[in-house]
Amino acid sequence: MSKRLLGAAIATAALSITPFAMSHLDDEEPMQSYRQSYFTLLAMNFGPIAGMLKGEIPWDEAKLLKLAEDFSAVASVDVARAFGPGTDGGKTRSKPEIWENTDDFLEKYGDLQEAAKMLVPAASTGDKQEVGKAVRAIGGTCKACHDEYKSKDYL
Ligand code: ASC
Repeated sequence: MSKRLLGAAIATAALSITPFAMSHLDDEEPMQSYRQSYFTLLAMNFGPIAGMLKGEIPWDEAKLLKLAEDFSAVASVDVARAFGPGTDGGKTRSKPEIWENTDDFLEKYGDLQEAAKMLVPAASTGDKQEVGKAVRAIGGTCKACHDEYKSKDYL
């Protein structure tokens, strides 16, 4: 067997025994993991855009557009199911208020998904003012939710 085939066989065998052991996913708390990965993806695409606006990262229209596309693609994925009943607790910064005021929480999350739709059109113009407007609108929806529903530290 070639080294490559052997490697593939080992990887397949490992996967069939412990499906999640090699991934970032915490199989004890899959929904907590899922939503943390989701918001990490959002932040890792939004952050550099904000950085370009602040002049901390060189302005690069092509990179900006790609970041905007990726951010918007992720934001279009509905993470609401990761906040279902029984998914409070564990290693999380999600405050219990999310499960007490679910409708309000989901409305605020919907605001983010709506605002996110502004970003690609704004980035496509290459106009700093337009990008700034979209980033402030999106940032406002992040903050609105974090103020009430995100703890600074793990609970
Ligand atoms: C980010 C990030 C957030 C938001 C928020 C905006 O880049 O990780 O959570 O922006 O700071 O208010």
